Amino acid sequence: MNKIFTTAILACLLTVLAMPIGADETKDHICFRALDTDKDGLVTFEEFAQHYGADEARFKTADADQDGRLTHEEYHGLLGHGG
Ligand SMILES: [Ca+2]
Ligand SMILES: [Ca+2]
Repeated sequence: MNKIFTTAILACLLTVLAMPIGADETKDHICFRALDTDKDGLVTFEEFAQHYGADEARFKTADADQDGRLTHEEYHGLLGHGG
């Protein structure tokens, strides 16, 4: 596990601790929202890079349809949840 990835996980944990958790809210949703800084429901490479560093290879791997933005589902793929 590299340092950037560890930092991203810590950022997610801090977000989880800082936010009240609703009944239908999961950690994954919160982590995705933490990445999606402009709250448009998609994570761009710029938003991704703020947490994961400018790791274009990782971003492209996660971006299944190659449109340059990560949906929540694509982000799940990045985390390795396997749907
Ligand atoms: Ca966004
Ligand atoms: Ca995409």
